[in-house]
Order: sequence, then C-alpha cells, then structure tokens
Amino acid sequence: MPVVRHDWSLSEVRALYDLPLLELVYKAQTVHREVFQDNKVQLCSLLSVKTGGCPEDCAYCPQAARYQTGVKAERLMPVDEVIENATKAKEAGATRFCMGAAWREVKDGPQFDQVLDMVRGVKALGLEACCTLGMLSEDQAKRLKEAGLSAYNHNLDTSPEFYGKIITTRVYEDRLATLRAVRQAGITVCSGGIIGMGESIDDRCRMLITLASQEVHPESVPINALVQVEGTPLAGHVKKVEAMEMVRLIAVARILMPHAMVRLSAGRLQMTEEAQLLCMMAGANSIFFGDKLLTTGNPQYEADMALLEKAGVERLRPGEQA
Ligand code: SAM
Ligand code: DTB
Ligand code: SF4
Repeated sequence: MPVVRHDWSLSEVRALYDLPLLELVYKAQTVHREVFQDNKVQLCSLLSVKTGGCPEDCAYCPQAARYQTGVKAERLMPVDEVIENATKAKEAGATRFCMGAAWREVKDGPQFDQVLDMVRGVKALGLEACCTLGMLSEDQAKRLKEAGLSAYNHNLDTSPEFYGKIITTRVYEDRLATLRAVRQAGITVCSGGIIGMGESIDDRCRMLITLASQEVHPESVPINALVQVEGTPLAGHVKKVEAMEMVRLIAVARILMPHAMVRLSAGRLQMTEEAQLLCMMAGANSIFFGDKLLTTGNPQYEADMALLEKAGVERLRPGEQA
C-alpha cells in the first residue's frame, strides 16, 4: 500500500505536478491500482435543493444573489420531490446522492429539519447521502450524522493565500472549522476545489497540501474546473482551464491522498471524451452524472453511458466498495 503522508512540501508537490505528463499519470495510476484494485468509477447524482439567492460573494458562483446571472432564487425543495429525484438517480445507476443548498451556513429551524428528512429519505433508498449546505456547527453536524448522512461536502476551493481574492464574506479558517465539525461528528469529509480562477499552479498545489495535511485525509476530493457563468466577476476575465491541467491536478491529488475518492466534477462539458478518460487514468474514480450539476450543464446521460460502455469502464454497484 502507498504510504499516507501529511507533510508534503510545496517543492515536492510542485515537482510532481511538473513531471512529464505521462510519467505523472503513470505514478498516479500506480498508486491508484494499489488501493483500488477493481478500478471502478462511482456515479454520483447532484441536486440543488435550494437554488440561488445566496448572501455570499464567491466570485465564481452563479447562485450569489449579488451577481446578475439569470439564476432565480427558489425555496427549499419539498422532501418528496427530493426523494423522487433520488429514486430516479438510483434507477439510473447512482450510488451516491448529493444535495446542495445556496446557503452561507445552516440555521436551526424548520428548514434544517426538512433537510434532515431529506437525508433520512435518501439513506432509506440505500444510497450514500451527501449534503453541501455551507458552514455547520458541531451540533448541526451531529444531527446530520444521526439522520444518517454519509458525507458532507465543503470545498476549500483554493489555497489559503488566494482565498481572499475569490471570497471576502468568510475566511479560510471558517471552512477548516466546518471540516473539523464534520470529522468530529463521524461524517466522512468531501472537500476539494476549483481551478481556473486566476490562481497560480503553486496555489493549486497548496490547496492539495492543505487537504492532505489534515490528520485524516478527506475520503472524497472533488476537482472542479471553473464553469464560467456570465454575470459572475470571474466570467470572461480568466483563462479557460486546459484539460491537461485537470489531468495533472487529479494525478497529484491521487498521489497525495491515495485512499480518497477523487471526483472529476464540474467542467466535463468542456472536455473531450479522451480527456475525461485520461483523468480516470490519472486517478479520478467518480463523476457526477445527469444533465445538470447544480445550475450549470453537464454531459447528457446517454453520452456518459456510451462513453463508459465504449471504454469498458466498470461502475460501482450499490453497496459495493470502490
Ligand atoms: N453554499 C455551499 C458552499 O458554498 O459550501 C454549498 C453549495 S456551493 C454551490 C458548492 C461548491 O460548488 C462550491 O464550493 C464550489 O466549489 C462549487 N462551484 C460553485 N460554482 C462553481 C462554478 N461556477 N464552477 C465550478 N465549481 C463551482
Ligand atoms: C463540487 O465540488 N462540485 C459540485 C458539488 N461539489 C456540489 C458542484 C459544482 C457546481 C458547478 C456550478 C453549478 O452547476 O452551479
Ligand atoms: Fe453561496 Fe456556496 Fe455559491 Fe458561495 S459557492 S455564493 S456560499 S452557494
């Protein structure tokens, strides 16, 4: 088994990132196969249960109320509608169901109770249940755990150094505190980030180093390429992410966090099929499927299934470990 380290230095990680691409992919694939012998890919489904109207100022996000992006603010979705979506996702092959809310933080009260009901319902279907609801207190994390939540997604998004350039309405330490609350409650941690926001390669490396420096590595690390949405401050002002950059970062994430599920998340719509397969070679073992992410597009379901079929990529089945 690969050694699990928590003390990666920037120079070490940068040296990995800068390796000749095929060398890097080979290294990552070697680590990957030691841990995930079956080499299967997990299909995850994503649902926005509370869309838009968010008070935060995340410069990438179409759901921030302050940007004119055409995303309409909606109310929290009724529980039965969520369960209906989860049932369909399960039938389509999902083994994990992630519910996202455009909130700065969770507030106790009827809305949180409603989310707890969603979690119970999704778990009852035999799916892994994941939520991403913003900041969380220790007590709220405990209640989510009691409801059966499998994982909580809370992205660091970028390096501590670059964070202030993207978000000013909260600080990096707030994110880390939520991750600690999640860990303490016994919920698995899903945390990753976005590339293509104008950050440097070193920033990308420092983000992964921060994730890997936690006492227990996140069980799940989503890597997103920025989806540029008109009306957000970043749209039109940053260079488009090249597929090779995704491949490199995924490979480095795989090497730093050998046991994590590394998720090729937002940005697949802009990638060729070959590039997506290269990401899987580099250690990505999960994708979000379905025609929509939270508010932006994702490849068509049929196209994804055809790709997996063509390439002979095996999917994780319900109850199966990766
Ligand atoms: N409001 C909660 C929060 O910020 O933690 C949960 C929902 S938020 C939409 C979840 C994550 O989606 C963000 O942390 C960010 O990493 C990702 N995201 C949002 N907009 C994106 C975009 N335009 N491109 C890529 N990823 C994006
Ligand atoms: C993550 O890292 N990526 C997903 C999930 N976690 C919640 C969200 C991607 C959102 C992309 C922009 C949108 O569709 O609104
Ligand atoms: Fe709100 Fe989350 Fe979007 Fe930031 S990323 S604006 S917190 S929904």
